[in-house]
Amino acid sequence: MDRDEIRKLGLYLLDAQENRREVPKITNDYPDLTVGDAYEVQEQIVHRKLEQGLRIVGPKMGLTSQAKMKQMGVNDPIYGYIFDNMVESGPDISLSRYIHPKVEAEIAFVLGEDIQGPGITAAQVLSATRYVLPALEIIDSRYENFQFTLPDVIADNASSSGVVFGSVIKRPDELELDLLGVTLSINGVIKDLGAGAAVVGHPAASVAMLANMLARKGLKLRAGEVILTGGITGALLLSEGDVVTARFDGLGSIEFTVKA
Ligand code: 0L1
Ligand code: MG
Repeated sequence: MDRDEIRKLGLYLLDAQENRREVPKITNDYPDLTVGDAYEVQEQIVHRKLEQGLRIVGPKMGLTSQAKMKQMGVNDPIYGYIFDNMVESGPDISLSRYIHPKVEAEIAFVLGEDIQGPGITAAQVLSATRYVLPALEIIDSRYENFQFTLPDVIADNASSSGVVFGSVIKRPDELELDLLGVTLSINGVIKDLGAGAAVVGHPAASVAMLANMLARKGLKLRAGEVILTGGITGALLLSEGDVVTARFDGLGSIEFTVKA
Protein backbone atom coordinates (compact mmCIF):
# COMPACT_ATOMS: atom_id res chain seq x y z
CA MET A 1 0.00 0.00 0.00
CA ASP A 2 1.45 3.41 -0.89
CA ARG A 3 2.09 6.32 1.48
CA ASP A 4 -0.85 8.37 0.17
CA GLU A 5 -3.32 5.59 0.89
CA ILE A 6 -1.85 5.03 4.37
CA ARG A 7 -2.12 8.78 5.06
CA LYS A 8 -5.70 8.87 3.74
CA LEU A 9 -6.77 6.01 6.00
CA GLY A 10 -5.11 7.65 9.01
CA LEU A 11 -7.00 10.89 8.37
CA TYR A 12 -10.27 8.97 7.88
CA LEU A 13 -9.97 7.35 11.31
CA LEU A 14 -8.71 10.50 12.99
CA ASP A 15 -11.70 12.42 11.62
CA ALA A 16 -14.07 9.74 12.92
CA GLN A 17 -12.46 9.99 16.35
CA GLU A 18 -12.43 13.78 16.49
CA ASN A 19 -16.06 14.03 15.34
CA ARG A 20 -17.26 11.08 17.45
CA ARG A 21 -18.92 9.28 14.57
CA GLU A 22 -18.80 5.65 13.62
CA VAL A 23 -17.61 4.86 10.11
CA PRO A 24 -17.49 1.80 7.84
CA LYS A 25 -14.43 -0.33 8.53
CA ILE A 26 -11.50 0.25 6.23
CA THR A 27 -11.19 -3.37 5.09
CA ASN A 28 -14.54 -2.96 3.28
CA ASP A 29 -12.59 -0.95 0.69
CA TYR A 30 -9.16 -2.47 1.35
CA PRO A 31 -9.80 -6.20 1.89
CA ASP A 32 -6.10 -6.98 1.42
CA LEU A 33 -4.93 -4.61 4.17
CA THR A 34 -2.18 -6.44 6.07
CA VAL A 35 -1.26 -6.20 9.74
CA GLY A 36 1.90 -4.37 8.62
CA ASP A 37 -0.14 -1.81 6.63
CA ALA A 38 -2.46 -1.41 9.60
CA TYR A 39 0.38 -0.52 11.98
CA GLU A 40 1.52 2.07 9.42
CA VAL A 41 -1.97 3.63 9.48
CA GLN A 42 -1.79 3.63 13.28
CA GLU A 43 1.63 5.33 13.08
CA GLN A 44 0.05 8.03 10.88
CA ILE A 45 -2.56 8.68 13.56
CA VAL A 46 0.06 8.77 16.31
CA HIS A 47 2.20 11.14 14.25
CA ARG A 48 -0.75 13.51 13.62
CA LYS A 49 -1.69 13.57 17.29
CA LEU A 50 1.89 14.42 18.26
CA GLU A 51 1.83 17.21 15.65
CA GLN A 52 -1.35 18.49 17.31
CA GLY A 53 0.64 18.85 20.54
CA LEU A 54 -0.74 15.80 22.30
CA ARG A 55 1.58 13.71 24.48
CA ILE A 56 1.84 9.93 24.67
CA VAL A 57 1.01 8.69 28.17
CA GLY A 58 2.10 5.20 27.19
CA PRO A 59 1.42 2.23 24.97
CA LYS A 60 -1.34 -0.29 25.59
CA MET A 61 -1.76 -3.94 24.83
CA GLY A 62 -5.07 -5.15 23.43
CA LEU A 63 -6.62 -8.54 22.67
CA THR A 64 -4.62 -10.08 25.52
CA SER A 65 -7.31 -12.45 26.81
CA GLN A 66 -8.00 -15.90 25.40
CA ALA A 67 -11.63 -14.84 24.97
CA LYS A 68 -10.81 -11.79 22.83
CA MET A 69 -8.13 -13.60 20.80
CA LYS A 70 -10.57 -16.43 20.10
CA GLN A 71 -13.30 -13.97 19.15
CA MET A 72 -10.93 -12.30 16.63
CA GLY A 73 -9.41 -15.62 15.48
CA VAL A 74 -5.85 -14.48 16.31
CA ASN A 75 -2.97 -15.82 18.40
CA ASP A 76 -1.22 -12.57 19.18
CA PRO A 77 -2.17 -9.41 21.02
CA ILE A 78 -1.95 -5.98 19.42
CA TYR A 79 -0.80 -2.60 20.68
CA GLY A 80 -1.83 1.03 20.46
CA TYR A 81 -1.17 4.29 22.27
CA ILE A 82 -2.89 6.28 25.01
CA PHE A 83 -2.59 10.08 24.75
CA ASP A 84 -2.86 12.69 27.48
CA ASN A 85 -6.24 13.96 26.25
CA MET A 86 -7.66 10.45 26.81
CA VAL A 87 -7.02 10.51 30.57
CA GLU A 88 -10.30 11.00 32.44
CA SER A 89 -9.95 12.53 35.90
CA GLY A 90 -13.46 11.61 37.13
CA PRO A 91 -15.69 11.37 39.06
CA ASP A 92 -17.81 11.58 35.88
CA ILE A 93 -17.17 10.72 32.28
CA SER A 94 -19.22 12.25 29.49
CA LEU A 95 -20.76 10.07 26.77
CA SER A 96 -20.49 13.07 24.46
CA ARG A 97 -16.72 12.41 24.21
CA TYR A 98 -17.30 8.91 22.81
CA ILE A 99 -19.19 6.97 20.14
CA HIS A 100 -20.14 3.66 21.82
CA PRO A 101 -17.70 3.28 24.73
CA LYS A 102 -16.99 0.10 26.66
CA VAL A 103 -15.04 -0.26 29.90
CA GLU A 104 -12.57 -2.93 30.99
CA ALA A 105 -10.40 -3.32 34.10
CA GLU A 106 -6.63 -3.49 33.68
CA ILE A 107 -3.33 -3.31 35.55
CA ALA A 108 -0.96 -0.55 34.43
CA PHE A 109 2.82 -0.66 34.77
CA VAL A 110 5.25 2.22 35.20
CA LEU A 111 8.86 1.30 34.50
CA GLY A 112 11.84 2.67 36.39
CA GLU A 113 14.16 2.05 33.45
CA ASP A 114 13.85 1.68 29.69
CA ILE A 115 13.30 -1.83 28.28
CA GLN A 116 14.49 -2.71 24.81
CA GLY A 117 13.55 -6.02 23.16
CA PRO A 118 13.92 -8.52 21.63
CA GLY A 119 14.11 -11.36 24.12
CA ILE A 120 12.58 -9.53 27.07
CA THR A 121 11.04 -11.80 29.74
CA ALA A 122 8.35 -11.17 32.36
CA ALA A 123 11.05 -11.47 35.07
CA GLN A 124 13.05 -8.67 33.44
CA VAL A 125 9.91 -6.53 33.27
CA LEU A 126 9.19 -7.09 36.96
CA SER A 127 12.69 -6.09 38.00
CA ALA A 128 12.51 -2.94 35.82
CA THR A 129 9.07 -1.92 37.14
CA ARG A 130 8.83 1.04 39.52
CA TYR A 131 5.17 0.45 40.39
CA VAL A 132 1.83 -0.87 39.17
CA LEU A 133 -1.56 0.78 39.48
CA PRO A 134 -5.17 -0.08 38.64
CA ALA A 135 -6.89 1.34 35.58
CA LEU A 136 -10.23 1.30 33.81
CA GLU A 137 -9.68 1.53 30.08
CA ILE A 138 -12.51 2.97 27.98
CA ILE A 139 -12.31 1.49 24.50
CA ASP A 140 -14.35 3.02 21.70
CA SER A 141 -13.96 1.60 18.23
CA ARG A 142 -14.43 4.13 15.45
CA TYR A 143 -16.13 1.42 13.39
CA GLU A 144 -19.86 0.87 12.93
CA ASN A 145 -21.36 -1.43 15.55
CA PHE A 146 -17.91 -2.04 17.09
CA GLN A 147 -17.29 -4.59 14.29
CA PHE A 148 -13.88 -4.99 12.68
CA THR A 149 -11.18 -7.36 11.50
CA LEU A 150 -7.71 -7.52 13.03
CA PRO A 151 -6.09 -5.02 10.59
CA ASP A 152 -9.04 -2.64 11.09
CA VAL A 153 -8.63 -2.51 14.85
CA ILE A 154 -4.83 -2.16 14.68
CA ALA A 155 -5.21 0.78 12.29
CA ASP A 156 -7.77 2.30 14.69
CA ASN A 157 -5.11 2.56 17.43
CA ALA A 158 -6.52 -0.56 19.12
CA SER A 159 -9.77 1.29 19.96
CA SER A 160 -7.87 3.55 22.40
CA SER A 161 -10.09 6.36 23.68
CA GLY A 162 -10.04 6.87 27.42
CA VAL A 163 -8.62 5.72 30.73
CA VAL A 164 -9.31 6.33 34.40
CA PHE A 165 -6.40 5.55 36.69
CA GLY A 166 -6.72 4.51 40.32
CA SER A 167 -4.73 6.23 43.04
CA VAL A 168 -3.16 3.22 44.79
CA ILE A 169 0.32 2.29 43.60
CA LYS A 170 2.34 -0.76 44.66
CA ARG A 171 5.66 -2.30 43.79
CA PRO A 172 5.05 -5.53 41.87
CA ASP A 173 6.74 -7.59 44.61
CA GLU A 174 4.02 -6.44 47.02
CA LEU A 175 1.36 -8.28 44.96
CA GLU A 176 0.79 -11.56 43.19
CA LEU A 177 -0.21 -10.01 39.92
CA ASP A 178 -1.38 -13.21 38.22
CA LEU A 179 -3.63 -14.08 41.17
CA LEU A 180 -4.86 -10.53 41.70
CA GLY A 181 -8.67 -10.57 41.57
CA VAL A 182 -10.81 -7.83 40.05
CA THR A 183 -14.55 -7.28 39.98
CA LEU A 184 -16.26 -4.86 37.62
CA SER A 185 -19.70 -3.66 38.67
CA ILE A 186 -22.33 -1.43 37.16
CA ASN A 187 -24.87 0.17 39.50
CA GLY A 188 -23.76 -2.13 42.32
CA VAL A 189 -24.12 -5.39 40.37
CA ILE A 190 -21.00 -7.39 39.48
CA LYS A 191 -21.05 -7.75 35.69
CA ASP A 192 -17.65 -9.37 35.20
CA LEU A 193 -14.64 -10.50 37.16
CA GLY A 194 -11.25 -12.04 36.61
CA ALA A 195 -7.67 -12.41 37.76
CA GLY A 196 -4.40 -10.99 36.44
CA ALA A 197 -3.61 -14.31 34.78
CA ALA A 198 -6.34 -13.53 32.22
CA VAL A 199 -3.77 -11.21 30.64
CA VAL A 200 -1.56 -13.63 28.65
CA GLY A 201 -0.88 -15.57 31.88
CA HIS A 202 0.61 -12.63 33.78
CA PRO A 203 0.39 -8.84 33.25
CA ALA A 204 4.22 -8.64 33.26
CA ALA A 205 4.28 -11.15 30.38
CA SER A 206 2.07 -8.72 28.44
CA VAL A 207 4.62 -5.92 28.99
CA ALA A 208 7.43 -8.27 27.89
CA MET A 209 5.47 -9.15 24.72
CA LEU A 210 4.93 -5.46 24.05
CA ALA A 211 8.67 -4.72 24.41
CA ASN A 212 9.41 -7.52 21.95
CA MET A 213 6.76 -6.35 19.47
CA LEU A 214 8.02 -2.75 19.61
CA ALA A 215 11.59 -3.97 19.05
CA ARG A 216 10.55 -5.10 15.56
CA LYS A 217 9.99 -1.41 14.83
CA GLY A 218 13.21 -0.36 16.56
CA LEU A 219 11.19 1.06 19.48
CA LYS A 220 11.51 0.51 23.23
CA LEU A 221 9.46 0.93 26.39
CA ARG A 222 10.49 4.04 28.27
CA ALA A 223 10.81 4.70 32.00
CA GLY A 224 7.86 6.74 33.26
CA GLU A 225 5.39 5.71 30.54
CA VAL A 226 2.14 4.25 31.89
CA ILE A 227 1.62 0.93 30.11
CA LEU A 228 -1.83 -0.67 29.95
CA THR A 229 -1.40 -4.44 29.95
CA GLY A 230 -4.83 -5.61 28.71
CA GLY A 231 -8.28 -6.39 30.05
CA ILE A 232 -8.60 -8.64 33.10
CA THR A 233 -12.36 -8.42 32.68
CA GLY A 234 -14.39 -8.36 29.52
CA ALA A 235 -15.41 -4.99 28.09
CA LEU A 236 -18.85 -3.70 29.17
CA LEU A 237 -20.90 -1.26 27.10
CA LEU A 238 -21.53 2.02 28.94
CA SER A 239 -24.89 3.82 29.17
CA GLU A 240 -25.94 7.14 30.63
CA GLY A 241 -26.45 6.90 34.39
CA ASP A 242 -24.17 3.91 34.90
CA VAL A 243 -22.07 3.99 38.05
CA VAL A 244 -19.02 1.90 37.22
CA THR A 245 -16.99 0.42 40.07
CA ALA A 246 -13.92 -1.77 39.79
CA ARG A 247 -12.38 -3.39 42.87
CA PHE A 248 -8.81 -4.64 42.64
CA ASP A 249 -7.27 -6.96 45.28
CA GLY A 250 -4.62 -4.90 47.05
CA LEU A 251 -4.96 -1.94 44.68
CA GLY A 252 -8.16 -0.28 45.90
CA SER A 253 -11.05 0.68 43.70
CA ILE A 254 -11.96 3.05 40.88
CA GLU A 255 -15.41 4.50 40.38
CA PHE A 256 -16.97 6.85 37.86
CA THR A 257 -20.45 7.87 36.75
CA VAL A 258 -21.46 8.04 33.11
CA LYS A 259 -23.12 11.35 32.23
CA ALA A 260 -24.78 12.43 28.97
O1 0L1 B 1 -7.83 -2.87 24.84
C1 0L1 B 1 -8.28 -3.78 24.13
O2 0L1 B 1 -8.15 -5.00 24.38
C2 0L1 B 1 -9.04 -3.39 22.89
C3 0L1 B 1 -8.37 -3.90 21.71
C4 0L1 B 1 -9.25 -3.72 20.53
C5 0L1 B 1 -10.39 -4.67 20.49
C6 0L1 B 1 -11.64 -4.04 20.98
O3 0L1 B 1 -11.89 -2.86 20.72
O4 0L1 B 1 -12.41 -4.78 21.59
MG1 MG C 1 -7.67 -2.67 26.94
